[in-house]
Order: sequence, then C-alpha cells, then structure tokens
Amino acid sequence: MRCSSVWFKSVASFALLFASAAIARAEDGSVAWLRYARIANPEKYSLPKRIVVAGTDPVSRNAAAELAKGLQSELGLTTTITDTLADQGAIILTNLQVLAKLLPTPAQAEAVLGAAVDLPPESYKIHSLQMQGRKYLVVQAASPTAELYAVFHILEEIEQGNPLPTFFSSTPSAPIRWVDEWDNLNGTIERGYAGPSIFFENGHVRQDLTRAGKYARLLASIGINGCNVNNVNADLDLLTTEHIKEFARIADVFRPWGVKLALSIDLTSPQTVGGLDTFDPLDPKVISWWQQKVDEIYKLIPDFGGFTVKADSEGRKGPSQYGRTPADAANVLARALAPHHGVVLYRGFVYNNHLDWHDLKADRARAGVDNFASLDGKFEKNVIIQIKEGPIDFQAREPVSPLFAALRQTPQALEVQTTQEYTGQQRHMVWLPSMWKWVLDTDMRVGGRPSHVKDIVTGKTFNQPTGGFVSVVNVGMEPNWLHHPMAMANLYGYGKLAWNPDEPLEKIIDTWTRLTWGNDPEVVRTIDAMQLKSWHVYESYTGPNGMGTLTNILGYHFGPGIESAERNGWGQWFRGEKDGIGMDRTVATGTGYIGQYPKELAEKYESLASCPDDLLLFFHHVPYDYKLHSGKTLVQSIYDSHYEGALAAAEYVPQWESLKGKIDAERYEKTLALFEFQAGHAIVWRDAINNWFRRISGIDDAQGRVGHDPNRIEAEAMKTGGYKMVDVTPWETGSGGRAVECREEKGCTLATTLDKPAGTYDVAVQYFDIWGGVSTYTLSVNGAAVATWKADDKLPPAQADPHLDGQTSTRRTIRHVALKPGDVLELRGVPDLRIGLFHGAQTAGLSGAQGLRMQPDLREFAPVDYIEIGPDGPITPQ
Ligand code: GCW
Repeated sequence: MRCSSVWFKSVASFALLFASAAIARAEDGSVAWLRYARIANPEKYSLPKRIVVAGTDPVSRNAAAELAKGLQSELGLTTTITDTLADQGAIILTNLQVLAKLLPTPAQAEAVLGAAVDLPPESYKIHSLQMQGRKYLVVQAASPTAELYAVFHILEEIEQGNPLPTFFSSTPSAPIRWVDEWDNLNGTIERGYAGPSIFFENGHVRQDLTRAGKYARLLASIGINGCNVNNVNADLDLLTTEHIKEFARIADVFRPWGVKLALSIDLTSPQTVGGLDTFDPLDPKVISWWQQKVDEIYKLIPDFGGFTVKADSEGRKGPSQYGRTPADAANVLARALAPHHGVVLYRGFVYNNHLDWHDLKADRARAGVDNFASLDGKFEKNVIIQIKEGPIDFQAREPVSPLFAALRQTPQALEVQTTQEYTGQQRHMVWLPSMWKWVLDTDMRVGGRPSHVKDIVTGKTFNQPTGGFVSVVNVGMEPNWLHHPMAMANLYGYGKLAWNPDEPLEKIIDTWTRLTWGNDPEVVRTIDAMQLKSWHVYESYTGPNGMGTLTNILGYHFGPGIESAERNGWGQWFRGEKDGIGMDRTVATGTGYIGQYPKELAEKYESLASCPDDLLLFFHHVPYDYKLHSGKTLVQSIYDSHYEGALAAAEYVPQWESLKGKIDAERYEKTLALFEFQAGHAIVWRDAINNWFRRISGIDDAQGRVGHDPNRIEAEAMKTGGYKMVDVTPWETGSGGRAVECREEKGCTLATTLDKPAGTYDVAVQYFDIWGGVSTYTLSVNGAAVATWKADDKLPPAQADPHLDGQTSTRRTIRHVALKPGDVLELRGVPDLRIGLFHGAQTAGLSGAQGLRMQPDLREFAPVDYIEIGPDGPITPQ
C-alpha cells in the first residue's frame, strides 16, 4: 500500500467548521454511507464545472456520472460530462490506456504523470494542479475501475469537508477483495438477518435486480472487486445452463461497478448436473466436464471471477470420498479457470463434525493445519486457500488460525464475517473491524521473523501476491441492507481494511460516522466512541477469556445456550467440569494444537505464565479460582466482566438519546429500539453465564450480585390469575430457571403488592417473544394501565424458535412509574392462540424446505419471566 496525502491533515479542525446542517428528512438507510448530503460552505471547493472522461469504457462513464451526481448533491455544483479537453479547467478522469490521447505532448504528459507511469493494478493518483492559469483535478488510474475508486475517494473527502489534495495516491493491498453471500436459490440466506435474498427467489435469479446493482455500487465505493452471490453450501443444481444464463444477468448489473461475479459450487456437480456416475476429481470425464462447464460460463460472463469451494465439511461431499486431496479437487477447477484468469477459493474450513467428545486428544481446532499443511506447494497458482480468522468459527474471540503460518507456497485469503452469526446477529452493536485488526496485526513469528497476518494474506511474507480478503456479508432485502444501522459500519470497515490493513480504526469509524450520520461533532464523537468499544463490550457480557461461543450452537447461535457446545460431535467444547474449565490444547498434556504455531507463539501460549488472559480458556483447562494476570480469580473476573459489559451495553441507550434531534427521526427511532433490545438481552446473557458459573464452580460472587436480585420479582412468585409455571430450558436462560405461561383465551394476570418507598421507578418486564405469535401485555398500578404493548418482534434469526430460552427472552421497560407502599402492580397477558400458528410454520411466513422442516407450534402463551423495579434513571433496571 502506498498512500500519501496532505488531504487528511486537519480532520479534527474541519469537524467544527462543518458541523452539519440540521437533518430533518426521514431516511431508511438504503443509501448507507453514500448519502451525499449537502455540506456546509460548499463554495470553498471552487471545482471546475467540466468532467472530462477519456475513453468509452462503460465503467469510466459510470465513474463520471457518479462524480457528477455526488458533486451536485454534496456541493450543489452542476457539471457537464464531456470527452474533450477545451480551453477551460476540468476534472479529468483517465486511465493509463487512454491518457496519451488526452495529453499528447511529452511535457504535458510528464506534468500529469510524473514518474509513476507504472501505476500498479487498480491504483489511482489524484493531482490538483494549475496549468496555463487553469485549474485541473486529474485522476490518473490504472484501469476504469480504479477511476471509480478515485471518484468515491474524492466524494468521501468532500462529504467530510476535508480539503482536496494537491497530490494523493492509493493502491490496494491485495487483488482479492471479495464479499460472499450465503444466499440460496429459494431466496433464503444462511445466517442472514436482514430479510430475503437480493439475488434469488423461488429457485431463480430475481427479475428485478435493482437492489443487486445498488449493492455493487456500495461495494465499489469501498474498493470491493468481487461478489460471490450464493451459499457455500451450494444448491446442487446451481450449474445448470438455465441458471448460468440467469447469473449472467447479475454479472451485467455488477459490471458497471467493477465487481466480478463469483459462484460457490458443489463438487458433486458433475453428477448432479452433468449426470456422470462419479465426481472423482481425477476422473477424465470429470475433468472434461468441468472444463466445458467453465467455458460455458465464460461465454456468457467473460469477466467471471471464479469458484469458491466448501467440501468435506459439515455434510458437503468432497474429494475424500475418492481418497483424493483438496489439492486434487482444487487443481481440476483451477486448470479449467486459468485460461480465463479465474481463480479458485478453496476453503480451509474442512473438519469432522462427528468428533468423539470423550477423547481428550480430539480437537476440531487442529483440522485446518492437519488437512492442509502437507499440501502446501501442491496447488495450482490460481488456487487461494480461504482461511477463517480463527481455527473454530467466527467466535467473538479466538486465537488466529495457525494455518496462516503453515502455508508458505500457497496464496491465502483471510475470511471474516460481516454478518454477525455469533456476535449478536445485527441486534447487538458490535464493530467487528476492531477484531479483524487484532487478527491482521497478529505476528505469527514464522521462522522467528515478523510475519503479521496482514502481510501473509497480502503476499508480502511468503511472496504470494494473489491472495487477499473475503467477508461473508449476507445483505438482505431490508432497506438498510443489514438490519442494524450500526452494522453497516462493519461492511464499510471491511472494505477499508481490505484495501489497506494499516488504515487506523479511528479514521475508518470517524469517516463512516460522518458519511452516515453527518458531521455534527457531538454525533461524531458519540458514535465513534460507542462503536470503538463495542467489540470489547460484547465479548465481556457473552463470554470472555477465550471460552469461545456460549451461544446455543445447536440452535441459531444468537442467545446464550451454554452447554449446547459440550458433549456432542461439533467440537466447540470448552470442557466446563467440576474441577475447572477450558480446553487443554497444550503440547505437554493436551491436544497438541498449540504445537501447530511457530515456535515463539507456541511457547507463549503453552505456558500459563505468558498465555494472555483473553485467550486462556481456549488453550488451558484451569480451576475456577485460578488467578489471572489481572490479579482476579477466573470466576470473579467472569462475574465482574459480565456486570461491566451489561452496564456498558445499557449505557448505549442514554448515549444515543443524547443525539435526539441531531439525526433524522426514522433512523434515530430504529436505532434506539435496537439499543433498548441490546440492553435487555445483555442482561439475559449476563445472568445466564454468571448463574451457570456459580452453579458449576460452587463459588459465590465476592460482590454478592450473582443469584441475588433484590429488585426482581419472579413471575412464579407473584399472585397469579390463570398463569401456570413452566420450566425454561436451558435453565440458565430464565430467571430462577422458570417462567409462567397463560393458555386461557381471555388472558391471565400476575399481581404483587409493593413495599417500595414512595417514589418514581423504572419497571422492566422480562418476557419471551415467540416468532409468529403476538401476545398482548398490560401493566397497571392499582387498576390503572401504565403501559400496553404487543410481543410482535421478529427476533433473529428470521426463523421460528418456539422455545422459551435465551433467544426469545426480551424485555420492555416502562419509565417513570410512580409507586408507593401498598400499591398493587398487575401484569395482564393475553396469549395468541391462533390455530394457524399451531398448524405450522407456513402461516408465519416461512417457505420451502425451511417451513416444512420446522413445523413448530408457534402459539405464544404470553410468557413472563420476571418484573424488575429499578431506580428511575437513564439506565434500564439492571
Ligand atoms: O459456522 C458455520 C455456520 C454455517 C456455515 C459454515 C461455513 C455456510 O454456522 O452456517 O455454512 O460455518 O462457514 O461453511
């Protein structure tokens, strides 16, 4: 990455100057960071009014049109687009191929080109210059797509009010900067949390691909150059001729934005689509089938990017069926793609999900190195091994995968998730670039030398320059793409880090905030600070110390379900036993996984003295009263961390409320509701984990909080009118392990007589909201209603979880309720007993295989867990 500029110098001082004009307009978030809002003092830019675009390439033309649109919107500057350089100043967009035509004399060419005629691929330079008294802003790009990148850069700077540079140049870190979408042809998305697919419906490509085109524009604006549109668990009939013709339509809407289409394929396609009797990658029939299929694709999609492959993993068939290796399979595809410049991204995510949990030496984390290290050097040049950041699966914290250090003659791509599968599913704000940067900056110390992950995947360490970055994004049809307005900062940050892994996090988030929410200094300061701490906050209330995920891994990976990871074949064990907790992955006594790291790192992790606290339980099994480097015992640190984390999540609400009136109402309200949900759900997490630890360790919280909630009134302890007690499973996801349900059509009541001192309180009702059912609740004091609401949320994922558990538990807080001793507080719940909900999932909007598979009883019995009466204040009762 080469990057130089005088352009960025004074971001902070300009912040004050350009405090945004009031934003009153409602916004649905669909334009994301490309709002192009009118800036204060637009006249200070005094830009030329002509945009000269050289050449006829549609991408160059598109770049000019985007620039014209942006300048009009941001500055009110009307420009004309032309292809001739008249006797006037101009903004010139050009690329190496056509520059000579514009600047025919060597002197002119030299003035503009300087020394760097050798612009690296996808790079650009921007010069501001005066020639013969005229003003020029010249974009010199390596390709039409790079012109587009330059245009987005210019517009991004103007939107922040930054001065334009006299000279700026930028080069991407690596050629692979892709996103993956896990979309199925039926329109569903695996691990997608923002509505159905923007690409597919009912087994086909959508007729209307407007959203797909808009998505490509967003991707181009952050330098993404490839998009794999279908699930790595690929539809088996994906590669039929009929489908390929349809995919060509997606490629058509991507093309003006320089985004290449790619596809995930299933290795059995020669059988399932081709009708062959084998898919053995070394069988000549199979080899020739792939060649023909690839040629067929390129006839329709000449700029096709390539294939992503998931094989021998989680039920997908693969080369092991024929005793072949991943290299055998990848190479067959690679040879077919090579003449067309396509690539194969073969996923390193190959593991056995039927491990024997009794075997203390069994370890899923070992799988990457065990399966791939011996194949290093055996792959064709256009094969890239796509490696998840950690050895397990996108948890909130894992060590970096040792496979990055093991492959030295094979290009690699780092795979991360923008979709928040294990990190709150876009109902919790978690700014993941903080985590990715931690991964990228990890030094693997290969051969005792600096070898940071960012240098490995960008090819510097092992001289393998064809790798890069992939992020699973899973945008959906919801207007704002990812559901949580704050989650869009993850996509933006991903693009920026893929372009330049050294880009400071503070700069990335600051730019995103300004583009998305405006330049008001208060808005910028508040949102930047919230986002920057959000990864740590989430980690601290969902499972710190490298425990891995404590989500319900057998369900939807959203709420807590602690022991779901234990005692099954999936290998996400943390081995929480009576004597202690954590996976012993040491070389000395454990699975030996630590030995897969280069020496220095292995020594650091192997020794308890040097193993970092935040990865401890990933590597070691220790007693609950083990003393951390922080000086606390493990169990006390877990208790404290969960209280601190849940409190920090609760504080997002008043922090956000302080911005009321400074941002548009539509996005303000939507975001506020999400923060309120997060505050409540963080408490579900906190209590589940802390109570579970207290039970298994037998050690009390030194501060006496865990298991003692003086402001809480359990539903089952209230006087009930019709409500019946039920067990919550797993027990830790309901307060006291129990809740109440109402099965009477007319509704049921819970009542209690209060002995609180007279005053004003915030009352939180913790209840369960089942997907599909809509119960109604009314809270009243002495018979007078203080709040009525419907349990009509569609909690993630957009699938029906019919259980009372950590995924469906939610809360409603009623603020400023006046109470005095002797008052009767009553909660009335009216269930949703609609027969359609009982008969199946179709009525709840589920379709296809998903609907048939689930068939749950979705009636909602107005379930209640507890009521908490806390102080009247800015924070939800804790
Ligand atoms: O973590 C798992 C997810 C699966 C996913 C798989 C993968 C697409 O839970 O949904 O499958 O990873 O990355 O292949």
